[in-house]
Amino acid sequence: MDRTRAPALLSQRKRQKGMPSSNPSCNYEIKFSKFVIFIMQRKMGKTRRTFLMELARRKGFRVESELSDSVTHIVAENNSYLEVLDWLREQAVGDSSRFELLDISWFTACMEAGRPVDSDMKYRLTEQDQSPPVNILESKVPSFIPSKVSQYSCQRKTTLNNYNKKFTDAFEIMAENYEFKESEIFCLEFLRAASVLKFLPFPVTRMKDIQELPCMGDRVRDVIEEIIEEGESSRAKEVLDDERYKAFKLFTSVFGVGVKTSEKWYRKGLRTLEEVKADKTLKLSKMQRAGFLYYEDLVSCVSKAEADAVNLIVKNTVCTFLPDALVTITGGFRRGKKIGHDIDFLITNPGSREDDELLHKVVDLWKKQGLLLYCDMIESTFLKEQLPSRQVDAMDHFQKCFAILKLYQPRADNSSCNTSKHFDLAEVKDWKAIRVDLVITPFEQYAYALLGWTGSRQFGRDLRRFANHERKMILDNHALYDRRKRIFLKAGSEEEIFAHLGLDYVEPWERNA
Ligand code: DCT
Ligand code: MG
Repeated sequence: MDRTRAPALLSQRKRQKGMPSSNPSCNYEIKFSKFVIFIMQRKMGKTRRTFLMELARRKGFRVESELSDSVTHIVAENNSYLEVLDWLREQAVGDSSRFELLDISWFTACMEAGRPVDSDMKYRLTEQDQSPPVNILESKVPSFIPSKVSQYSCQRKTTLNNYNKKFTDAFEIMAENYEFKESEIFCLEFLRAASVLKFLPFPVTRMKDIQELPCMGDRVRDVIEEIIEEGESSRAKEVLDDERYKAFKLFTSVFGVGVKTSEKWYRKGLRTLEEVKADKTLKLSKMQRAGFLYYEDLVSCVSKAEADAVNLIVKNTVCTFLPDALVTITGGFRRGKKIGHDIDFLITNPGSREDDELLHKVVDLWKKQGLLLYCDMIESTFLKEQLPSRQVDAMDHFQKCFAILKLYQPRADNSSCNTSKHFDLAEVKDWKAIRVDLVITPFEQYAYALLGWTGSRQFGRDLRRFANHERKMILDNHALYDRRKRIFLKAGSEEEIFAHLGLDYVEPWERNA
């Protein structure tokens, strides 16, 4: 762990936040100048610390906001002696013996007495102290050994139970901002860190909790430290307030708009979707036009109930043409998510050659039924015997269709309709536009396609990275190739792929990395 950078980053952060660097010139008379108190914010929170500092100053105590050379007494709450020492080391304090390290009970006694009380043993923090903040959840999971956590998410079981959402949300904002700036390395750094914290079976409450974990670089640690101390990340907040980030976030929320298009629009000075729509010089693609047309529906997430309803439609339609076809929901819904931005389907025909026309027949029928709002058909580009792609984020070569389906919704309650004489039924929109991805795979590639399309994206990235770096194999959504033996490894199930890779099987709902 590189501690040398931590104090620099910390003070930089505090400068950015405009924290005073020394005791603000306050109006209170200092009565006890021999005692110079510093109150640790760690585990106390900013608000309580500010309150206590103000209280002590009012009572004539000298309280410093920063850990200056004049400080004589350090007061901590809910921190053990060792934790205070750790923290001091992080502040680059070499000799901690020059301070009295005291529990908050000493401070409270002083406030009650209205003068400094003896800092006798009962108030002093010592090595014999029982570490107070035992992490209850951590103690429930004795088998958890941070140094053994793999850097690859395919060697970790990550459910949707995320104890560290306040950290991972901030990381994902940081990652997205780097993605918008096309800084892939920084983006991945935060995505990997988010993935590690999603795996932890307890909430992180102190820097010690992450000490031996992988993927915790300086930038990541700095964000974690601030969230522990302040409850939120000023950097993530800055990103959320950033004009460029806000515009990119808005633009990329439109189906068919990626980072490149957003960049173009941003450079033209556009900032809102209204401005984009009003700009007649822009040439929108068919996909983007559909994105704007169904914008409201598409940004509201797809529920599990809607996914189940679309699943029925897809299965019924596919089976009209191929009764034995296997239709499987993949993506987030297969991993147990209750909402998604789209519904991903994998279609295969066990036992026989795939039917190149199937997808065309399916969308043609939907068109006739008035259910197809948009469709972008992509033909297969797969070449026999072609080696898997080494690119971690490469698109696969399956025939697929990115569609928008019209899903009729059961009318919730129409009793209110009867109360209005002027109610015009024709004006009620009784359907919702839903994004659906349909992918057709040859049966012998089905297991690989299922593994790839189930995701999560991070899980898939790490599987490929693991295969490449740890096994000298290349994995993609079509196949697994052993570079040393120069052979393709066949698999009829996901379990077999994990076995080829020498990995413990990870269930779909444990792939929420
Ligand atoms: N995937 C893939 N190749 C692509 C696109 C996606 O292998 N060209 C994989 C990665 C994750 C999975 O398919 C599903 O993709 P998304 O729908 O983007 O992700 P999701 O996990 O289903 O998330 P959401 O709930 O937002 O749909
Ligand atoms: Mg999806």
